[in-house]
Amino acid sequence: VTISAAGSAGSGLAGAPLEVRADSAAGARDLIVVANRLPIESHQDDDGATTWERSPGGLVSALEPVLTSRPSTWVGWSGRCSDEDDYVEVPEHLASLGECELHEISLTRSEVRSYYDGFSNAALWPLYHDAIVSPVYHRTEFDAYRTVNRRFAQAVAELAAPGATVWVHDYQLQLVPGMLRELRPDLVIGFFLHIPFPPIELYLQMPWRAVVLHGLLGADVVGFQSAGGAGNFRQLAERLLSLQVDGDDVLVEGAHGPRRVRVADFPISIDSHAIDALARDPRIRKRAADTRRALGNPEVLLLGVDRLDYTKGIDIRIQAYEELLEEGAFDAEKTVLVQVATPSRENVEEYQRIRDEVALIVGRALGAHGKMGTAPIHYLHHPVPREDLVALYVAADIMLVTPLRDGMNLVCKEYVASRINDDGALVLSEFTGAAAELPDAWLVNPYDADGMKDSIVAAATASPESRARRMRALRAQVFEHDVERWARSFLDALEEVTAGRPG
Ligand code: GDG
Repeated sequence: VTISAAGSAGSGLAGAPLEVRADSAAGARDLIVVANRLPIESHQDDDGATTWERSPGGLVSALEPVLTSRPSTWVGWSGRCSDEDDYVEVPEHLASLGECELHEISLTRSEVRSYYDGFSNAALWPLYHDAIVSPVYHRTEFDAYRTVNRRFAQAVAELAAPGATVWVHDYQLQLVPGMLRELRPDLVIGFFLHIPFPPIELYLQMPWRAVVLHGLLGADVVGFQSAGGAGNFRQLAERLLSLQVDGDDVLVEGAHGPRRVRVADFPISIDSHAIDALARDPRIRKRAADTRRALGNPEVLLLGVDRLDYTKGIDIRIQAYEELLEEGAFDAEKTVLVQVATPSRENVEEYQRIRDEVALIVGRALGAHGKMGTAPIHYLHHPVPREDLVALYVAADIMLVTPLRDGMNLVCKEYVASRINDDGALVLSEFTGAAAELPDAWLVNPYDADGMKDSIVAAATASPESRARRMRALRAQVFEHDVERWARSFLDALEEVTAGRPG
């Protein structure tokens, strides 16, 4: 496998006519997944040595087990800028993961600033999460978004076998389906959005709303985490572009008359059996017991695990916990909250703000409630190895998942999958996609501090029987609806919509 720095020339792609001869592409593949990030990323040690690790975040957690078991290609960026001193290409020996070959797209520092930190994470991310913070729109950043999307589309057009299936992922690449359909009308194209799709009233504020919508409608199937997101999208297509909606489908003008775009929800999940197996591993169980001991054998161990993002409600969760300590609902000497907050998007201003705010809240709670030798909060602002994470799930009595808005949230499903003895309790925000599937959690409105505190106490004091009853129901859901089923249902929908389509 050759990892090429596709498109590293960087300019001149926008608007340029492209000629692509897929049938001559060496090693052309039948299934191509396109995502902003590859599943691995490099780190540089203090002594300058490079190590490669799994990339953070939910998209990689979900897709990795699906793709490594299928002959496929994963097209994405490695997380390093091609014009910086520390840039290293993905080495040959890492150019495939199981059955999946990796194909790197290179991006320059300035492209990352404008396409990724800028339009993707300072405009689209907040807009799609109900504008929890204000989206910032810059024309030059949208231009970079378009240029980078075109680079991805061109690389895929060159790699894909005739009639191949291409599955494009997430908000960073919404123009790719439309560009790809122009370049390669023979392809079967799916798009899946991992984050919420906002109500039309919010979406319409985006200056390039029609361009983005046309980009998405280049796909044969546009998939969302929830029925609400799919409904919002259909409504938008009807209102903004006056397109006809027929059941789930939106009808668009195609090369051979009207073309159907299937718009539906496909709630994503996890590799439940893999987490269950880790949670049964004696080494992990020992690590969990050691962790509890190291924390002073608390009566109640609460846990939060998130990318450090303002959508995740980390601050309000810690504040609620502090109030519970203050009011004496929890004894600060017998209760511990472990919060893992993996650093994320640190170049974006709002992420620096939430990082500082969480540090302040943690420090304040520790100052007020810590004693010599005991700390009611342990705050880990660095990534934790996967096995340690599962050991924490195994160790925790109560899992706190309190986002203000979240497309799905995989952490809550991972916690459930790790509770092999049907014990533990999940406190889950209503504003996650997962809440629709997990009604047996203690569901909370994260904007209602008192209600959330009541639910945390209820979860902590529930009888073992009541916890076990809820946990059994949660586990049944998470094991029946795992990530393999999610992938299959999406790919089946693609096949159904495109069956019999004129070639
Ligand atoms: C997006 C959407 C949607 C976290 N810290 C560490 C670590 N993680 C892993 C977790 C989990 C994943 O990252 C986080 O997934 P989430 O789904 O909770 O959140 P996002 O990253 O925001 O994901 C989300 C998802 O895409 C999939 O569609 O559910 O709504 O926002 O797997 O375990 N893993 C390790 N160390 C850490 O410190 N090893």
